[in-house]
Amino acid sequence: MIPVSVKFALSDDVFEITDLNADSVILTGCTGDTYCTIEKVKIYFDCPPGDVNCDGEVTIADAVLLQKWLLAVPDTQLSYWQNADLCKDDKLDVFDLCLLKQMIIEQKDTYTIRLEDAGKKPTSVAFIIHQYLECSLVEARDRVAAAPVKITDSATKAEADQLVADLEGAGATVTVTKN
Ligand SMILES: [Ca+2]
Ligand SMILES: [Ca+2]
Repeated sequence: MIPVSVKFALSDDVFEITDLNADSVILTGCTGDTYCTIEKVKIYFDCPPGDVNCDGEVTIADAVLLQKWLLAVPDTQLSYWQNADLCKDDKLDVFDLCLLKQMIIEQKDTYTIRLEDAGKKPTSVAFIIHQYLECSLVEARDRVAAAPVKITDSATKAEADQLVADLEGAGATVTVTKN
């Protein structure tokens, strides 16, 4: 569980607490320590929309948790359901799950694609790199000429897979690692 911010209803002061199970929290930073009950404050989870399990990232685990909750699987709890309300209508349903899955698929990751060997037709490989990375053709040729070389780009997994398939189709040998 990542830390949460707590905001008083009548003030803009923000305090951080880490123990949500406590009946009351000690807010430091005031003049003396101030006690208050959890009910009197508004709690903001510092995790991004779609992060259903509040671990700081949006992954397939969040979709699995939301799906279980929608199917009413026993012992499934959402610590901050608002984070799953991606189709913003103050309720959770299959539309939120669809948007969450879409979000996970479209997530941008950075992959390193290492060109081990440009193959027998390095010009085709240069052309493919130029198309994908939108660099100048000269730059693409330089990269191919310098093989083995790392091509790092932000892409979805599907885009990275397609780039690799195209490079291999053009006779290149490549390896891919997720950064
Ligand atoms: Ca998560
Ligand atoms: Ca919703």
